[in-house]
Amino acid sequence: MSAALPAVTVERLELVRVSLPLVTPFRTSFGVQHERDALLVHVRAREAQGWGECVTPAAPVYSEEYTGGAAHVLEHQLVPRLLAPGRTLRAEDVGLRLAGVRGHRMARAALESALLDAQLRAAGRSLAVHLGATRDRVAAGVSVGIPDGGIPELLEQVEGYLDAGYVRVKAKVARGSDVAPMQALRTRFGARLRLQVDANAGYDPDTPADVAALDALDELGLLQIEQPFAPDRLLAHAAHAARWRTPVCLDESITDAARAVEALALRACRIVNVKPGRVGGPFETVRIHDACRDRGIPVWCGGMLETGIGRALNVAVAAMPGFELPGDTSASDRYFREDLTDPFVLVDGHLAVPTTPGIGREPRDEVLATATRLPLAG
Ligand code: NPQ
Ligand code: MG
Repeated sequence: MSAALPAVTVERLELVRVSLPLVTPFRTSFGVQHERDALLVHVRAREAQGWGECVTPAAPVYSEEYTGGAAHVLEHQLVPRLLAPGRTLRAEDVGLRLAGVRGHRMARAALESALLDAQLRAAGRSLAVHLGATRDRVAAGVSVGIPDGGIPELLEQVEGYLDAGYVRVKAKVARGSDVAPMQALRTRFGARLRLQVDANAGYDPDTPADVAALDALDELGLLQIEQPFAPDRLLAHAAHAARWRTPVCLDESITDAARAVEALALRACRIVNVKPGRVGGPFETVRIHDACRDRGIPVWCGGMLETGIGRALNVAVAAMPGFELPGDTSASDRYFREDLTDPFVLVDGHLAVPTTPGIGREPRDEVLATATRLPLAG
């Protein structure tokens, strides 16, 4: 990361909630999503403003965190501790001042990102440059949910995404919707389809039928199998990773850089999905990136159905050199007819990395007009 940034003085800090309808329902092994209830942190500092997105889902089904809990812990625990020693702040102070609080990484990430955005805007530097990005565009993959219409609808959706230019497809799998749909994708699109699967911890390593389904997926020439088992089952992941030819990728299990190092030492995975929101913010993201790079492990940037605010952070992160694999950094229109910000658009299978100061995106006034605001300071 490049030279330290001057602190900013926070005059106002607000939580902003806005609901965006999804273009298609998004089903995973843990449930179905019809809209994105976004929770944003808006920092108004004397020098510049900044925005950060809290990527929590509405219910605690992906991890322990959820939007209502995140809003509560931000209001009653995190923001009071952050501001108590004084309002002149750097993004690094989020980690320092909240060191005594456990967990709530998605909530912390929103604070850290918003402050970093404000500092970068004040300094006139883009986030990508600050992070040491080596790319001006990032390859875009797409995550495809489990369609209600079964295999015919899955084939139709994947065809649409390939026509749009996505460079690889990640299909969600769950018990009862795994081997047959993935075989159908192979039959329709052939061995050259760049295909991987994500189970969102939906399988049990101690249930023989679950292991049999995963063993069958291992025969399909997949690029990766992401998070087959529960987040804390590192040894189960290691045991099966040693048998499968398909590389295991971990997502939910990788809560921070220390856990990434443990997972790699145990050989629980050969690839890491990094999400700045999940791991507590941009600085922990850089620590995971560096730890994986030191060990020759490729990483890619996942997604949490972010609006343009969180998506801008993801795209900047994905431009760092260790992000060697296409991520779930899709265009805005994969999820939203109208994004909260100016959209990210697909050009030749890639998204352009913003070059303007900070994250390079801010909410559009028309959409902000529909938002609920909760002032926490100022
Ligand atoms: C994943 N994301 O990689 C997640 C899962 C996910 C793009 O596949 C609301 C908020 C709904 C976050 C559904 C993708 C969500 C969500 C799925 C995250 O595992
Ligand atoms: Mg995942």
